[in-house]
Amino acid sequence: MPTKVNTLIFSDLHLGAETSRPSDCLDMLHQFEFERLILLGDIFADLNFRRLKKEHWQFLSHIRKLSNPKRHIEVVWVEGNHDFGLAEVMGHLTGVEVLQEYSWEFNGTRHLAIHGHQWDKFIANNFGLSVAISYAHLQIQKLGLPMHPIARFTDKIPTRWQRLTPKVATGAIHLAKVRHAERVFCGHTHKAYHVEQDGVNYYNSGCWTDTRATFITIDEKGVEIREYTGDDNQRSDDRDSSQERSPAYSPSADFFDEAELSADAAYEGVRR
Ligand SMILES: [Mn+2]
Repeated sequence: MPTKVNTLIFSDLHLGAETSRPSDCLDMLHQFEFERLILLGDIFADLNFRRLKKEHWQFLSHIRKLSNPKRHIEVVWVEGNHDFGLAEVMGHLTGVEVLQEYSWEFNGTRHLAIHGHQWDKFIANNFGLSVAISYAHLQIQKLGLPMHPIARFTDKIPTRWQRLTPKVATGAIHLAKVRHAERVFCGHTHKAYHVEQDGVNYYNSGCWTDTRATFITIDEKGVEIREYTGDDNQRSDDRDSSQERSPAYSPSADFFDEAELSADAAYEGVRR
């Protein structure tokens, strides 16, 4: 049986990047039952949809299914710096609400989620240069060898240069105080992390582009930073195997096959 939690948070999947692990992330999502799902930014690597492979589309298809109102799951996409502009488009396609920051109450505690690039001076002051580095990173990935050390290295350049972990934590804790939140959640640094300061608990959800893939769950017992291990024994129970066994794969058909496509509802009004 899937593990029941109230909220599940993950970030920095970087769909379209060679190092992205959408199949593992999808597997992880099947291991849990949740009432709230927060995609905490940088779910995409960039705006180039052509780089999305089968597994990447399957992941997006599942997110769209989860956001179906019939499932009663609150799915929220908090925009990251790589998601910039794209998140709104995907929000419409997947039916997921896109926000800059998201605040909610659970168990009498105010929670806040924000991607974290807002406290990355390198991104804030050198947006062009950061885009150039992302481009260089993708060119290096094209040379082949998906797990090439250089690709991993350029993936982490902003992190290595900036020592972002404490900066993002400090900024996020400050914002949490302004918003009267006791818990604040970020991504962006790619490094899972927890610190308590001035009565605020800060959590970083890490990433899904490295050998260590991490995510966060929240329930009555508290907040837990978890690492994906691939160990589960309910894999075959609730998995949509029809997609995986299909020999001829069509991303668009797979993505839009559901009757409850949110766009249909929007267009119905127009037809009338
Ligand atoms: Mn980021």
